[in-house]
Amino acid sequence: SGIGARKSDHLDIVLSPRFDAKRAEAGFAAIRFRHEALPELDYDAIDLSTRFLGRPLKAPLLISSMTGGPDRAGRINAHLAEAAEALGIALAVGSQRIAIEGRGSAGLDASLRRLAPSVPILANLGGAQLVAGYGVAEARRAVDMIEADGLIVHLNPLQEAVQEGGDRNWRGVLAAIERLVRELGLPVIVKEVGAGISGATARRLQEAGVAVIDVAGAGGTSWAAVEAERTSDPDRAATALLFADWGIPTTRAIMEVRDACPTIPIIGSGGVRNGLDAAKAIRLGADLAGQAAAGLAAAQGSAEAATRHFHAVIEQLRIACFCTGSRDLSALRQAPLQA
Ligand code: FMN
Repeated sequence: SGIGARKSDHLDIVLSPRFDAKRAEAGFAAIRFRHEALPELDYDAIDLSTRFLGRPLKAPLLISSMTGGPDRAGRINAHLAEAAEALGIALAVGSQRIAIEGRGSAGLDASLRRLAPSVPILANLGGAQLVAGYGVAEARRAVDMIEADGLIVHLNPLQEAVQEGGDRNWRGVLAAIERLVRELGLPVIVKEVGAGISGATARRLQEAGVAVIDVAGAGGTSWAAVEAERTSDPDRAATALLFADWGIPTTRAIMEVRDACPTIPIIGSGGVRNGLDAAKAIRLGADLAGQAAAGLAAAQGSAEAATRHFHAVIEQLRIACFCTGSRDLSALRQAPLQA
């Protein structure tokens, strides 16, 4: 104890890769709505409802894919499913690779759909898996396991490149996605995991038949930073750190994809910290906003804590609508920004 130990802790922290990591800016802070002092609205009548994959939502939010440790993940998934159902928002599960390989279920079974019978639930597999032995049969199992409404394919080339033993062969991923679209018979959603999807890449994915793009841009969770923290190999850590702020910032990715694909449903995610960021994502062209890391602590706690967290996000989004004079989401998309 004492100042020596504290300084030593400071040193350790400053020396620790995570602390050192430079972070990308998602871009939300640079955007401000123009305040409307005369909204002429009843706050309680603001309509945040929308539809996603054929199901109604009470608010335009997706709880983004998260996997956790073997025992913790099951609890987290159950808490998130209860919160999603209570609030009427969409839920994506984390990668089902381990469940498909029979190495633990993490609550990814029929119990999940029983906890969230009315909201969209999205299954999740990695794009690299599609060229390393997984095909439509595995995708179908991932979907059936949780009675999902669609399948997310996550693209994480940076994460795979910096992590030890990562999947390095990414040839043929687009063709594999195209095949999956043809054969699965359910919507295929493609997402990044924190480095963003460009407009041009979104176009290629749309031409392959992908139904929804989740940009998962830079400015939130950085897997390179996480890897730098995790590894004990200093060379690997230095290389991972170099890429800690790599990627297309979320706000930019949303605008690019909207421009390149005017009608495709977009999920705006990556560094969405709160409901005001969610409102900005929607204003820039997203149909739903997605959040992972910022909800994780609550999700670990309890279903009630997870519900309180996402309830607050929805209320923040509603205040943004109220104070821009937006009675619903289409009005929010036209709300003036501050010059
Ligand atoms: N994305 C996936 O597609 N599959 C996963 O299994 C997955 N696991 C994650 C686990 C954790 C703990 C976190 C924080 C994120 C994970 N992600 C995964 C990425 C998120 O879905 C999301 O795209 C990314 O974290 C950016 O959002 P954020 O800045 O709100 O965290």
